[in-house]
Amino acid sequence: MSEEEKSYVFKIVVVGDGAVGKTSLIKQYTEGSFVKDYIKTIGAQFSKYIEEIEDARVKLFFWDIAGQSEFSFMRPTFYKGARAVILVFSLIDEQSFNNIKTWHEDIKKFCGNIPIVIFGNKVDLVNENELGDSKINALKDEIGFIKYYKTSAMTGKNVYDAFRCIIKELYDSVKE
Ligand code: G3D
Ligand code: MG
Repeated sequence: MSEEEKSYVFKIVVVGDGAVGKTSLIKQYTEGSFVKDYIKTIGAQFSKYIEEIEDARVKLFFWDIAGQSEFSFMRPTFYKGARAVILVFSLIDEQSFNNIKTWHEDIKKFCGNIPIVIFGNKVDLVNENELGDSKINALKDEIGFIKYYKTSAMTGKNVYDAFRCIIKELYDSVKE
């Protein structure tokens, strides 16, 4: 008789302003093996992906909003049951950085204290040598995110590591 593999299911929400790259990041990470669906009623889409960690099967549901309109109305449904958050801003869109705080207020309100990883996306479009982390570090006390990654959904830079970080964090919190 073979021992049954351990399995876990996690819902991870991907939030951030429009056009920062949320959908592209999920696609880059799950490319090749994802099932995508669109929940019309709440304007969100989710992608299912299975990751193997150690000897466990981790089933992941990534949720991201398809448009920003009427988001306030569906917020409770969108966040319901989320175990972790990927908060994305664009390194070429300062407003999307400034809105991190607003997204964080939402997360606190609907999810309480769950792990957050911040992605500064579109790193392929900036000169990394001129990019300081001081502004992000200044948010650390306020938001208490686990880690910050500079990603590119276009080139794939850091995408695997960044997703893997939040998944590993979740896995470590539940594994027996
Ligand atoms: P959203 O889901 O957060 O709204 P999308 O964002 O994933 O739809 O991406 C918005 C636009 O930014 C897309 O371009 C997409 O190709 C581009 N994009 C996303 N991530 C990156 C990245 O890391 N680097 C670069 N250079 N572009 C990126 P279009 O032209 O389709 O609107
Ligand atoms: Mg999108």
